[in-house]
Amino acid sequence: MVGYAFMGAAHSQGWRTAARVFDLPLRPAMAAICGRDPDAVRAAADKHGWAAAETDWRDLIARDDVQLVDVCTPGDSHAEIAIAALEAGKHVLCEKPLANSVAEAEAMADAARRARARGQRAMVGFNYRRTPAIAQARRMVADGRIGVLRHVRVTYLQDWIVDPEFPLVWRLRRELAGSGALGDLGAHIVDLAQYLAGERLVGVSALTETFVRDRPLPGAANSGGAAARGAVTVDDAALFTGRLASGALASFEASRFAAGRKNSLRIELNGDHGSLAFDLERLNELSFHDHTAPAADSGFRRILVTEPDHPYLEAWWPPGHGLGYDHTFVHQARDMVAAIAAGTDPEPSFEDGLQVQRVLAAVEDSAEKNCVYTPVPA
Ligand code: SOE
Repeated sequence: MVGYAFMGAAHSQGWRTAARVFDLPLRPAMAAICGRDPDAVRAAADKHGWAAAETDWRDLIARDDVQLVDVCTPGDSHAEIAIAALEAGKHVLCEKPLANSVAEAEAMADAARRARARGQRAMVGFNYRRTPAIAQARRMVADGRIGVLRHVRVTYLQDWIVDPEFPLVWRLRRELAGSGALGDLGAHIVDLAQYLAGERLVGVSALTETFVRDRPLPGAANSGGAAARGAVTVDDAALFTGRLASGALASFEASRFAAGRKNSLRIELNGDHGSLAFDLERLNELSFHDHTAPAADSGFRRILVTEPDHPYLEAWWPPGHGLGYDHTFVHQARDMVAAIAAGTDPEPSFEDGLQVQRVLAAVEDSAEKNCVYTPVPA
């Protein structure tokens, strides 16, 4: 693994737990973790259960005991590390968004295509697909339970930078993060909308905004006088509408300025036979309305997604004992290992990650042109 902050910890949890819960054909061994600060990466290795620590990702990739590289760094290094790992013969899991630009994502998808011919696997870490209720919703849409899709409505809201004095961390700098709420939160909801719908966006129309345009530099002295400030170079919020290939309409809102919303991800799909709704704050539940039932006894009902027949739940706790955020990373590790063992392509692929990147670029393009409807290239 390269990187050991929030996502490094979350992915470590996945690798550590997957083979202890699921019956896997291969057992992941946590060989080595890499980060630039020798003391911090050693501490991370001990804390998260990695056997060794490296300070240069090139050394990590060169190790014979490493067969898979998990990229959990900020977006500016995804392309370089993932491509080098694929070229060195490793399987790759890369955190979302796949890259910081379409050009980088294209190079990554090309590298994954070449590696595939050599039997290597590459996957992008859109972990929310692995929430059992989301996977169950996908099943129900595919089984025709909501009929012909008309609407997808998605919001992903956080509030961690509402305070204008919150420092200028890497996620607020374009050269490191690529974009702001759009790439961080918008990438998740674009992927989820397309995954659940089973089809892709063909065009978008967008508005983005940066509400606080400069912030204190991290660690800048603030004794009495004003701390040195730097420019915020990404969006704080992105709102966009989109058209799916079938003609269904989608709406998206990604914001880091929704005071009181910590990690609120809500999705609703409406079809001519019914609707499905999901709220990450109640992630063991799915709301389903069957519009074909007699009107007198229909309406939204709650499906408690904790049955052994529900996706991923055959190996967990008895019905009614729910799962949480971290389990999505366990399921992600399970699916990656299962695909490697079976010699099949894990999803979402780098190609899927590239397509999400194209949607994000179309959103930025549309926002720049003041909300002109912009086609997404195929
Ligand atoms: C930060 O906004 C963040 O950690 C995202 O980067 C993750 O992908 C999301 O799962 C939680 O929020």
